[in-house]
Amino acid sequence: MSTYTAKDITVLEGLEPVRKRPGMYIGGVGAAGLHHLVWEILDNAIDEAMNGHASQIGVTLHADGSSITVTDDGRGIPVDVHPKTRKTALEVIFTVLHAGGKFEQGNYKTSGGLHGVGASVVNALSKDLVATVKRDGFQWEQRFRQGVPQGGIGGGPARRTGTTVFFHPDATIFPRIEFDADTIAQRLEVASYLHRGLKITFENEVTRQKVTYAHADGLADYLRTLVAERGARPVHDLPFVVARDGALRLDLALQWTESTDEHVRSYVNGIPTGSGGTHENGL
Ligand code: TSJ
Repeated sequence: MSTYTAKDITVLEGLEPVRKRPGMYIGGVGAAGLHHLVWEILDNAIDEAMNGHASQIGVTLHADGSSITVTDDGRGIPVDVHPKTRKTALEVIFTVLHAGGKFEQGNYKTSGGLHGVGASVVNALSKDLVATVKRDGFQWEQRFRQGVPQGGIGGGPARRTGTTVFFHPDATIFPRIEFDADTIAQRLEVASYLHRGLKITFENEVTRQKVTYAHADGLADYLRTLVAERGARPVHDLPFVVARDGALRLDLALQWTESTDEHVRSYVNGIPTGSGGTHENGL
């Protein structure tokens, strides 16, 4: 803490509220809060896929069990320098709280991430974070410690495009920093059902296992596994499906079974809506 320079202080001040009261931003510093870090980063990659710019996401739980890498094959976080702040868009996303806030024009909560809002929170609560961007033929990288940039952005030539974020939660914030592989795997599997065509690979370096989640039939596949899990016998083979693309996207899958009870799961922009809403009422 005594090694911060004057330049770092603005960053520190910017992210200080997060380190002071992490619970306000991630709900708590227990297991749920710890995993929230993963969801914040992951949801940004999913957003890129939802918007049609990425088709593959990779998640790696590293051998230490407490660090994670999330990567996508999207456009890459912009790295152009903002004339007023003289910082790159990437640095702003990782160091300014609420950059691209929920209520700013053109921003909206999609898969559960908040267009980079979560990235600065994760950064503030990470011992180390490395962001790597490939775009326009270059690879750019910036490192952070407890949210503070360790130098500027640098890099070399690269093919393809995409964003990769490595982070290691700060043990001075979280009593336990080991991630639960099953919790992550389950989340990834649901995401692959909700986002038809998205391929998500989960590599667990602790157990040296690698799984890929991809469901070409999206919700219909999800429904089939839910029906099977509940032991309800279908009364018809194929689910009733409605898929609407365009400005307003809608996906619906229905299956009648011999069971007398009704079971509904709904999501809006990839977020579970456990208490229903107008979308369920409308149905
Ligand atoms: F959370 C995060 F910010 F750290 C993060 C963001 C983590 C990961 C794994 C991926 C991402 C991310 C962000 N993937 N893709 C994007 N895309 C953009 O930020 C992006 C790219 C291009 C343009 C553009 O207008 O050219 C705009 C945006 C917002």
